[in-house]
Formats: sequence, structure tokens, C-alpha cells
Amino acid sequence: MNAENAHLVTKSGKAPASKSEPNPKKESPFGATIWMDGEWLAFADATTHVMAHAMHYGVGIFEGIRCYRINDKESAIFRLDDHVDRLFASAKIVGIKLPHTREDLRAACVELVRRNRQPECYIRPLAYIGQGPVGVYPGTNPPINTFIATWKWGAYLGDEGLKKGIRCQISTFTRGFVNHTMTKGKITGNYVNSALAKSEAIANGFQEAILLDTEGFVSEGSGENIFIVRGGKLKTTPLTSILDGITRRTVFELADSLGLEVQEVRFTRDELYVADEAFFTGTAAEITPISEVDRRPIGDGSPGPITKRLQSEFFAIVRGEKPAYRRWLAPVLFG
Ligand code: PPE
Repeated sequence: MNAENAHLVTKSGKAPASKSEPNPKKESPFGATIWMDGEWLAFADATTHVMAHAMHYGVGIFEGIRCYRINDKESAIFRLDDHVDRLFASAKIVGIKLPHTREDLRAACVELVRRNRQPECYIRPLAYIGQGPVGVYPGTNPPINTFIATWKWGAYLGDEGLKKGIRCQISTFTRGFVNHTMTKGKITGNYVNSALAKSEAIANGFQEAILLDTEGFVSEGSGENIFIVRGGKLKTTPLTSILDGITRRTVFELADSLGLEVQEVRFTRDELYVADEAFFTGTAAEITPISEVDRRPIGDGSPGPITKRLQSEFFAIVRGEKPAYRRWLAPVLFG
């Protein structure tokens, strides 16, 4: 078994029972190795039991991190410390005691990218309540399983979307009430809401959903924070109904360095319609312009100057071209 077809083989070594024959020549985006509970496992061996608590009740936490190529021998994981810190914050929110230190998880991310030899990849650490007592109550000291996987993930909303912007719809699904959906945590169960909204948007011919909060103000995308620009000023949702995005925080610093003001204030759907520019931020989405909302073009329907400026700064930083921001880059060296 090699790295290319490792994902097509089950633990028993047999091809998965499926009506459509897997094409062994198709290259897998997944790294051959997965770090799980402190061990380095082959992709096919990183499995979980059907009776794991998280499978039934969705109590898990995760991160999404990107690694970018700097040169032939070096890559850099963007804001690794901040992502690991947020994983611990998520753990605290759902009451999961992570059985690993921050240092161990940071080192495992770096080493996994190196082992999987993926100079540009997405890194997914995830911890969940494993197989223990049956029922909603997981007990006082439930088993916690933790893994990290990597895969090649191009532009989340398409290369074309990154350049020209994407078409969005205001979702019929509402972002959760603050005492229901703990959005400061990146909690697996929270993503049912996102998956429903995104699937609906795509079925309706759009590329992404924008969810409103329970009071009708713009909240965020299914997997992104949102910004609007009007009269040269930026606005973004305050940290009420949204994930405290690390790309969002990055945009705050970039905007500041460019002398642009950012207000964290609620704004309405119609304010979004009449914005000069709008864009999404996220680890997967990076900085993606929004060209249209509910069939109304944003500005003239093409990415505006502030969005483009922030995008080019962002990509220069993550690729190590701005020495002042090297503090955000955790190096991965390929020998
Ligand atoms: N809001 C939500 C709901 C969200 O899922 C993300 C990240 C963000 C905001 C932006 O956060 P940050 O990545 O720290 O800037 N969504 C992740 C998962 C996407 C997926 O499909 O899976 C991501 O971008 O990695």
C-alpha cells in the first residue's frame, strides 16, 4: 500500500465494499499518516468505534490550520499557537480534558506535515469523547480520543471564487441562539447548522450561505467570518454569535497596518446589500471576495480595492514574504 491509495483500503486490508470501484490511480489528497492518541498510524488504521459517544451526540472539538510553502525546503504553519490555544478554549467550553499538552500538539502538527511531505496542506486536529458509558451523560472521566490529519486543500471556494468573488444567499437557517450554540468553541456538533445552510445554498445555485443571528443581524458564513466595506471603513460582526476567527483577527492587524478602521458592530442584511465590498475570512476560505448576495451584486460585482489589498497582504504574509509577520509562522523543514 502506498500513500496514493492508502485511503482506499480498509483496516482489514480489503477494498471498501462499494458499488463504484475506487480508481487506484486517483491521487488521494490525504497524508499517508495520521497522528492519533500519541501514535503515528497508517491512514487506514486511524479508526474509531461506532459506539463512540461523539458519533451519537456530537461532542467533539477541532481546528483547521493551513500550512504554506515558503521555499523548496521549508513550509510554515500559519498561527499554529493561536489555533492550539483555541483548541484548548473549545475543550474548556465543552468540558473535555485534553490528554495532551499544547507543546505536544504543536510538535505533532509540525512533525505530521513533515512525515506526510505535504508542503501545502490543511491540518485538522480533532478531539472527541470516545467509547465509554452509553447515553448522553458521558461520565465524569470519559475517554478522549485525539487525532491530527492533513490533506491537500486548494481554494475552499474555488480558484475562480478567490479571484472573482462568490455568489451567496442569506440562509433560511439561523445561527444558533447564544445559549444553545457555543460559538466560541469550534465544536463538531455546531456544524450541523453549517452543513444544512451550505447544502441549501448550493442546492439553490449559490456557493455559500450567510447566516443571520436570532435577532436578524448578519452573523457569519457556514465556515467563515464576514466583513463589509463602506466608505473606506470596514465592519465585521462582534463576537456574539460567531466563531472567534483567527483569519478575522489577522485582518484586524493588516487593516491597522494599512491605516484602515475596522468596527466590530452588528449590521443588517440590507446594509450588506448596499456595501461597496464584502468578503469572507477563514483558514480554509482565506480571504474570499463576495460578489453577490441574494442576486444583488455587491458594489459592481467584482472584488473591490480594499478586499484585493488585504488579500495580497495576507498571501504575502503566509508565504513568508513579510519579515515583520514571521512570528506567526511555525517552520516545517523538509530534509
Ligand atoms: N466561522 C466558522 C463557522 C468557521 O467554521 C470558521 C472556520 C471561521 C468562522 C473562520 O475561522 P478561522 O479559520 O479561525 O479564521 N472554518 C473552518 C472549517 C471549514 C470546513 O469546511 O471544515 C476553516 O476555515 O478551517
